Amino acid sequence: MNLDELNGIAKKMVAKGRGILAADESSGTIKKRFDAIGVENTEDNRRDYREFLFRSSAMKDHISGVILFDETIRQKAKDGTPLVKLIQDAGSIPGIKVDAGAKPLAGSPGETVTEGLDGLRERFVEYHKLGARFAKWRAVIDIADGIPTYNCVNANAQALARYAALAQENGIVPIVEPEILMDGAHDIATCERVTGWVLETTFSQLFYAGVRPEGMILKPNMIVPGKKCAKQNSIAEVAEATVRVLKRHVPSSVPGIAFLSGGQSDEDATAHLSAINAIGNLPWAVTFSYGRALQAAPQKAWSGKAENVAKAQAAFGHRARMNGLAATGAWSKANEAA
Ligand code: 5MM
Repeated sequence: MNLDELNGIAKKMVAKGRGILAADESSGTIKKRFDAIGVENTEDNRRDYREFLFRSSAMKDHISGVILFDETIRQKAKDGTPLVKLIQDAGSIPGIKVDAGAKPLAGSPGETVTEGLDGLRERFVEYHKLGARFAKWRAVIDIADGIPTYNCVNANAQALARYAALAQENGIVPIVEPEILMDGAHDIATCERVTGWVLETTFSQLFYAGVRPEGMILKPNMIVPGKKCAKQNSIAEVAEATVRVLKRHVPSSVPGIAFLSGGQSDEDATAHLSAINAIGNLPWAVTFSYGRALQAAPQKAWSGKAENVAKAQAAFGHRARMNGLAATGAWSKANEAA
């Protein structure tokens, strides 16, 4: 493992005012997104959509890296240019989602474990050749009556650690994403408690697996109440709880934290990120690795029509710019109108 090289890539992924575009929707997930805007889920439409995102001017200024799905890392733009090259030409780093999704966990009804470790070493060798310099693996933890269980937290942390060790062995920076879903009726204190537990378990497994914190990026959820919880907390409360948990459980040697948006509104995801950075004195760079909160607006503006591409690129540019500001703690609601 060349730790200096991994550390250098990780630092670029969280460079000041820039963040990561999570464009790694698997075929099923992109179908859901396309269904919502009346676009047929064909290989060409997926290519056209991602091509205009990667050709947007916002890429150069605000997007440090792009997480791709297996199909996309192999795809070429309409003019034959590999999509990976469009990303590199914008000064951004191509990355790859390598997990095979969350599957039912034996022994723990209603819970999942993320699979995809078989053959992963060989896949990393190929992805490196295709241009990927970082990877992503997402564990999914749900909060409800009696869950998460120890079995679920432990199994997911072990899988994340085995994935991250293989990534580093192959010169690829692992994004470690343990996502606690915000779908439930739980309050913010429960999210804080479960997130602390999951992070503690994950970093302990990363340690046992020999993963070097200097060569990884953490992609956590923010500390928010479940969507169905009666009490929704203020932006300041979310920021304070999030910083508290991260300071307790994330080593300061981790170069960066890049949040997922997890179903928050576009503006909430931006406002929370900005408030977290505004607290200041954080030992890591803190930015975004958003899927929905960066793409919902351009998808709606595009709606599958070539004549809407410029409008959709502008919508993407706006959200990328807002989140770029948030990554330095400098966003305010007034910026949204600008
Ligand atoms: C873009 O969505 C990612 C892939 O989802 P599937 O494997 O389910 O198709 C997802 O992992 C995403 O990278 C993260 O959850 C962050 O995205 P959000 O939308 O939460 O910001």
